[in-house]
Amino acid sequence: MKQFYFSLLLLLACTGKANSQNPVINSDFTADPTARVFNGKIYMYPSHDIRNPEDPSDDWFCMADYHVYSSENLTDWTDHGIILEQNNIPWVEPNSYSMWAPDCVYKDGKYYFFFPSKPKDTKGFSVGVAVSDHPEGPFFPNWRPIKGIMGIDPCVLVDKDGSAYIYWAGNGLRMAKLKDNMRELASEPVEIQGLPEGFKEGPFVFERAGKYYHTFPWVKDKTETLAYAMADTPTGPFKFKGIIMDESSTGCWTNHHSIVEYNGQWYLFYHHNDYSPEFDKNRSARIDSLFFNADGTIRKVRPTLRGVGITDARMKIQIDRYSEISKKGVTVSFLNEKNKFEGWKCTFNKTNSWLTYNKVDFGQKPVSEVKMRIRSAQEGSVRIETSGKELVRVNIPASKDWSIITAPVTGAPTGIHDIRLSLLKGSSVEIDWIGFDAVPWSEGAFNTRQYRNFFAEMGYSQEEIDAKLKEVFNEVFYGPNKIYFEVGDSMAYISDVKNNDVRTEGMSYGMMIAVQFDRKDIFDRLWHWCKKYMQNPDGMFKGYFAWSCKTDGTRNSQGPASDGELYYITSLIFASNRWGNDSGINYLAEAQYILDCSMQKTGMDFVTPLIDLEHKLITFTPTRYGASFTDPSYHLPAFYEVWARWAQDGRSGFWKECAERSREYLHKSIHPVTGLNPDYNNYDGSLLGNKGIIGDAFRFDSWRVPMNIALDYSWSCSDRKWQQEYGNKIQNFLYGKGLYTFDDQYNVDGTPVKEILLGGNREEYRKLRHSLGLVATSAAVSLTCTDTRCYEFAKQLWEAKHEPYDDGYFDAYYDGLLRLFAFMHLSGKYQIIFPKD
Ligand code: FUB
Repeated sequence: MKQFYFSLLLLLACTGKANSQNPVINSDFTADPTARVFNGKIYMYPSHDIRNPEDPSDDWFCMADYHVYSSENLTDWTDHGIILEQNNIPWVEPNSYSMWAPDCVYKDGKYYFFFPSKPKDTKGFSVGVAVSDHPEGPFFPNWRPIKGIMGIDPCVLVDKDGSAYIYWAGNGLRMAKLKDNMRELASEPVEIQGLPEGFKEGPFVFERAGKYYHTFPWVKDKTETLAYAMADTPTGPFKFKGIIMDESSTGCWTNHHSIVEYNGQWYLFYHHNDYSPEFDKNRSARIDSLFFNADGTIRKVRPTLRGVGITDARMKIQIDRYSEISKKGVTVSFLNEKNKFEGWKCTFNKTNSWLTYNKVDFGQKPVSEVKMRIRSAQEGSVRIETSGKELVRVNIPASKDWSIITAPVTGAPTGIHDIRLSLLKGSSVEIDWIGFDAVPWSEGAFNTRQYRNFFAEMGYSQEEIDAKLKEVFNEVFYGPNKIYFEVGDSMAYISDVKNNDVRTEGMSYGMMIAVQFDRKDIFDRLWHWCKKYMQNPDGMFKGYFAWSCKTDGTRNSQGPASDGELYYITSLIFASNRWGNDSGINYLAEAQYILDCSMQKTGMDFVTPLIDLEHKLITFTPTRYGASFTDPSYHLPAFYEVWARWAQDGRSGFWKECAERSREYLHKSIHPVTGLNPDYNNYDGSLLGNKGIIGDAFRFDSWRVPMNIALDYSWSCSDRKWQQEYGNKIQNFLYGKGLYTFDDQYNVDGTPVKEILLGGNREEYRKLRHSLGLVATSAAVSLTCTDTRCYEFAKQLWEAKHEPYDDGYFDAYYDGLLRLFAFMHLSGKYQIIFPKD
C-alpha cells in the first residue's frame, strides 16, 4: 500500500506550461477533453493518447494515464502532471492501456474523477471513480469500479438540486442516477431514447436555462460528427436537434467533446489529430466558441485553427494558427516533420497573399519593434497591419537558415487588435512566428527541453559566446583570481577569498556549475571535501553541513544555511541524472540522505527541516532561530520541481506544493513598484523589522533574486505573467538610477540606505558601488522581460570587466560566481539535466 501511494505521489510531480491556440496543448496528445470550471479557473481532463510502448505497430487507442490542465485565460495552460496511472488502480488490468475518455465533477467538497478502463476480471470496459480534495489531485481511486456500468466515456451531471446522474456509452447511450457517495448507482441503467440511428459514444450532458442537452459523437455517414438532443429534465425524454460540428474535413475518425460556460462565453472542447495527421488515434484537444440561438438550440461550430483566447503581442504569435487566410498564396506546413509538436510555419508564396490573426493584445504601452522568425531564399518584404492600418513594412533578407529579424515600429496601437500580414515582395517567405518587443519565451524547459540563447538573439556569434563562457568559467576555476583550489588527488574547495573561508553556498554553487559543464572531476572533488569537512555524520545536525569552514577544513560555524543544502540536493540529483550512480558516488542516495535527514528533524532539539512545514517555504537556517523567517534569495521554485520529479524520496507531492508556495510568497516579498526585495522576510512576505543591517533592505543576498526568477521562468514558466512584470519592473527601477551607475544597496522602496553594508572585511570598502554581481543578475532576468531595454542590461554584462573597483575592492567569489551563472543563463547553458533516456 505504501508503495502504491508513493507511486501515486510521484506522478503528481510533472508540471509544465503551454501557451497555445488550436491545438491547445503542444507537449502531449490530449484527446476527449472534458472541461470543467472549478474555483474560477477552467480545468481540462483529457485522455492521453500515446503510441503503444510495447508494440509500435499497434494501431489502436493506447492510453496509460491522465493529466489535468488548467487555465485562467484559455491561452496559457498549466499541465499539473499525471493524476492517475493505469498500474496504480487496484481493479484495472495492468498495462491494458485503456484509460479512455474521463470526466471530473465537484460535489459536497470533493472532486470525483470518473474514468473507463479494462478490469482485471471481466471482458470489456468498466467505469471507476477516484476522489480528491483538489481539482488537480492527488486523486485516490476507489478499489473497485462502479457496479452496473459496462461501457466507456462516463459523463456526470450534478443537477441544481444536488442529484447526480451518470451517462455513458455501452450498448447504446445509457444513464443512471448516482448515489450521494458518487461511487454507486442509485437506479437501474436505462438506454437514452429519441436519438438517431448510427454509432454513438462520448455523451456529454449539461444544463442551460432549464434545458438539458445530451450531446454526443455520432456517425451519421462515415466518421463522427458532434450532435445533440434536448430535454426538460436530466433523464429526458430527449428530442434530437441536430449537428453541432460536422465530420472532420481531414478524416479524423473520432471526435469527443465537452461544452462549458466560462466568464459569460460558451466553449466547445473537442479533438482532432492535428499533430498526427497520419494516425488518428493520437489526437489533440481544441477549443472554439459556441453560441446558442434564442430558442436554446445550438449553432453549428466551425472548427478553427485560431481557437479562442487573447494573444499577448509581446509573446510569440503563431500566425500559422490564423483566423483568416487568402484563398491562394499562403501554405501552412510542419516546421519539423520528425517532431510535429514543434508546430507549424506559414509560407507566403505569392505577392499580395495575406493572413489575419485576431485578438492580439498590445497592452497599454506602444510596442517599439517587431521580431519575426523567418527564412527566405530570396529577399522579400512583408507588411504588417493592425486593424486595417499599416504598422510596419519588414524587409526580409535572403537566408538559407532560420533567423530572427527585428524592425522598428512607430505609432503602434494600444489595446486589442487583429493583425494582418501580407507579402509585398518575394516568394517562398517562411514565417515561424512574429512578436513585438523582447518576445520572451512562453514555455519552460521542463516541457520543451529548449533554452533561450539570449546573447545569440542579440547578434553575438556562437563562437564569441562559447569563447566568452569559457573565459568566465576559467576565471573562476583556473585564472590568477580563481576561487577553486584542489587539495590532494581527490578533493577541492571553493573559497570566498575575501573572507578566507569555504562556504556551503560556494561549494554547492561550484557543484551546480560543474554538473552543468559536465565536469565530473570538479564535482566529485568538491563533494568529497564537503563530505569530509562540512557534512555532519551524526548528532543533532546529522545530514546538514557546517556552513562556513576554514580552508583547512576546520569549522568556523557548526550550523547549516539552508541555501547550501538547496543547491547540494539539486546538483546531486542532476549528477545522478547525468553520470548515473555507480561511478564512485551514489549521487542520488546522497541527495536522498540530505532530504531524509532534514525531514526527520522535529525542531525539538533546536534543529528543524530545511523547509518550514507550516508555510512550505525554505527557512533562513534550519534551526530554531533561523527557521522563524526566510531569505527571498533562497527561493528557487523550479528546484523543488526537480526534486519532485527525480529525488524519488516519496515526497513529490510535497515538493510540488513547495514550488507553488514559493512562487506565491515571492509575489508578496517583492516591492510592487521597484521590484526590489529585502534580504530577509517573514513567511508572509512582510519585512522582518529586525533593526539589523542585514534584513529589511536590498543588499548582497538580495541580488540573487532576479537571477533565481529568471531560472524559474526559463525552466518552468508557470508564473509567466507575474515574472515578466517583475523583470520589467526591477530593470525599470535600476535603469532609472542609471544603467551604468545604479548602486548595489537600496531600501526596498528604492530610497537610499542609511547604513551601508560592508563588502569584504576592510572598513575602507564600506561603500555603495555598481557591483558586478548585481549587473550580472539584473542582466540574467532579461530572460523574463518584454521591454527591449533588457538587451542593454545584457550588453552591459557582456562588456563588464571583472577587475578591482576604483577603491581597490575586488570580489572574485561572489561577483565571480554570479557573473558566471548569468553568462550561463544568457547563453542557454544553465539547464535542467534530465535522466538519460
Ligand atoms: O479515446 C478513446 C475513445 O475514442 C473515446 O473513449 C471515444 O469517445 C473516442 O473518442
